[in-house]
Amino acid sequence: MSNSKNLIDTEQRLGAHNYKPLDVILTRGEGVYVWDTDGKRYLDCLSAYSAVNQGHCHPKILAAMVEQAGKLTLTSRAFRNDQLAHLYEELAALTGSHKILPMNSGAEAVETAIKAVRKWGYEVKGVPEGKAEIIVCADNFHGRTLSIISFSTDPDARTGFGPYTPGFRTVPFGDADAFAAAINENTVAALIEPIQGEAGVIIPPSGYFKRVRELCTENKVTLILDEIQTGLGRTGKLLAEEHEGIEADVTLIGKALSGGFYPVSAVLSNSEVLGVLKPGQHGSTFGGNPLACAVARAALRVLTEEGMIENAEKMGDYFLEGLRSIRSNIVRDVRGRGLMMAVELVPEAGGARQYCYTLKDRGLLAKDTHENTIRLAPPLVITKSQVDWAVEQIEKTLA
Ligand code: IF1
Repeated sequence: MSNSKNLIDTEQRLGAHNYKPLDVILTRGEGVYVWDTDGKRYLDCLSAYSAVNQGHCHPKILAAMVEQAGKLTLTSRAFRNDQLAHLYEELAALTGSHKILPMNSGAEAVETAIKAVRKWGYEVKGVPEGKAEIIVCADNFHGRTLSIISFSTDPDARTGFGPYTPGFRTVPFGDADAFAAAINENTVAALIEPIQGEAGVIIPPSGYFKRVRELCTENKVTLILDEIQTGLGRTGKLLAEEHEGIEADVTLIGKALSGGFYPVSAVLSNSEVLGVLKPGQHGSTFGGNPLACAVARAALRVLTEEGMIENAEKMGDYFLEGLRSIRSNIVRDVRGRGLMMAVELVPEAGGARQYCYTLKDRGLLAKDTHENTIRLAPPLVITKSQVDWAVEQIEKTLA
C-alpha cells in the first residue's frame, strides 16, 4: 500500500497532470482481467479505450510480437520489409479496401486522412487551392493533435491551444438536414464517428448514415468514418458501418489493430483518395514497421478466427439486457451497440466518477465520461457468467 502511495506521489510530482486516473495501479493482465500491485483482480470494462478488444496479453499476439522482435523491428520506409505486404493483403481481404496507409496512433491516421482528402479535393475534385472544407460533427472526438483539436467542440480539449487550423465546418451529429445544408462546392470530405464514443456512446438515428452516404455521393464528398474506437469488432461487427448498411470511402482504424500491444493505426481507402499521395508527401519513421505489421496481423487473425466479433454481438445484447433490467432511480438511460455501452445517470446522482470508484472496490474497472455517464467496454472475449457478475456489481452499485 505504501509502495502504491509512493508511485502515485512520484507520478504527481514528475508527470504532467494531463490525466486524472482512478487510483488503481495495474501490474498484470490476462483476458478480461487485470491485477493491481496488491494482487486484487478486476474485470476490465474499459479495455484501454477499446485497444484491447482481444483481451489482455493475448498469447498468440504475444508470440507473434516476441518472434518478430527477435528478427527485425524497424527498417523505416526507406527500405521494404517482409511483413508489410502481408498486412496490406490481409486488411484488404478483410475490409475490401483498395489502398492502405499504415501509421501509429489514431490521431495520426486522422491527420493522414485530412491531408489526403484535401489534396484529393484540389487535384481531383477541382477545389480552388486553400479553400477545402471538411464537415465534422459537434461533440466529436478524433484525437489530440492541433488540427484535430481545432475542430473539437469540447472546451477542455480546445481552449488555449490556438491559433487553430481552419477549414472545418461543424454540424450537429445525427442531423442529416444540417449535414446537407453544410455542403458546398468546396466540401472535400465529411469526418464522422459511427457512434460517438467520448460524447457518451451516442448512437445516431437510424437512416442518418444512409442519407449522409447519399449526400456524399451526390456531391462528390469523401465520407471518412473514424472507426478507431467502433471498429474491429467492438460493436458486434467488424466495422460499425455494417450496422448502417453503408460503406465509407475512407475508414480509419487503430487501437485494437494491435490488440493493445503496440500503437498501430491505418487509413483504409478507395484508390482515388490515397492515390493522390506521392513519394515524400507523407510518412512516419515507425509507420508500417515489421514489428507493428506482425503484431497487427496476429491481432486481426485472433479477432476473426476466435469468433470475437460474434461474441461481441451476443454478449453485447446480453449485457445490455442485463443493464436495462437494473431497477435504480439514478439511471437515466442505458444504451449501446455490441460491447460499446453506456449507463447515463441522472444529474442528481452527483456524477459518475464516485460510482466508478465503488465499482473498482467491487472489482470492476470502468471509466466515467461527460460527468454523468459510465462507459462500459469489456474485452470482446467476455463470457456470459462474467457478464452476469458484472451486471450484479453494477446493480448493487446503482441500487
Ligand atoms: C485519451 C475518449 C475513448 C477515438 C476516436 C481517434 C482517437 C480516439 C474515435 C485518437 C481516441 C481515446 C484517447 C484517449 C481517450 C479516448 C477515448 F474517451 F476520448 F472517447 F477511446 F473512449 N478517434 N480515443 O476514440 O486515437 O491518437 O489516442 O490513438 O486519453 O485521449 P489515439
